[in-house]
Amino acid sequence: MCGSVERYLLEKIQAEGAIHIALIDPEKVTPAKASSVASKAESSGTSAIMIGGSTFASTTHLGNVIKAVKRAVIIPVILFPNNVTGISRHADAIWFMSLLNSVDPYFLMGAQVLGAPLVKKYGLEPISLGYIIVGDGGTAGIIGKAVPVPYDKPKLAAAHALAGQYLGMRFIYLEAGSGAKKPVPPEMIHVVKRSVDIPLIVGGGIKSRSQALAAASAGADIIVTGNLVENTKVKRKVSEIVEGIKSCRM
Ligand code: 1GP
Repeated sequence: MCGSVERYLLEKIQAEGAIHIALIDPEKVTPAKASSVASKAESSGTSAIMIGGSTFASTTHLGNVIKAVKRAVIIPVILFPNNVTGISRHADAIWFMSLLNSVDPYFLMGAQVLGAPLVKKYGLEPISLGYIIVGDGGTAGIIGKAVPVPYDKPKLAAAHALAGQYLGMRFIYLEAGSGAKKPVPPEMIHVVKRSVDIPLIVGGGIKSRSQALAAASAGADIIVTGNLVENTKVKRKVSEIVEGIKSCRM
């Protein structure tokens, strides 16, 4: 039951070791800006574009942003929804995710029940994802009513990830929160990666080549950066991150 976007990601990871995905927060951009960011990120070596944020963007604006990005790039556009309002028919795929350490059933299964029929109706490719908030957790942690896993409890993060895998999820995301002062520590990435057999996504606070290299060396399969692509020097910044990830294989 693996769709074409998921297959593309798995093949890219297989071929390149680890990959970068650029995250665009629809609330922070115009469609024109989103298309320019996406196209610069693509030419700098990013493998896909994720669209989503922790707060609410109007469905019309979200659709316009995605359409603009789709016109600008050939790489897949994957929704990263914080709620049912983050679903749009214009994307290629959706991280169909459950926030594994939320205390609110809405973020564990409620939003998913509401959103699933819409995902089907729109023909979006769902890619099952276990989302785990760690460290400070940032806005995502507050909105998602998470009990963030402290950075010094890597085994606890691994237990969450393994539970996600055993429930059938096909990717795990360790989220430090957008703009996190400290990204997910390599030790936590390492322990989680060793515990699961599915690809590991890491994001939150990654801003430099060395941080990207540290995350990839510790075992991250996909590194997501959001704030960084809002930078005026998108091309250079994304190139640095992609080079950092690639240097892990050298
Ligand atoms: C947030 O993990 C992502 O959901 C990316 O975080 O914006 O800090 O890169 P940054």
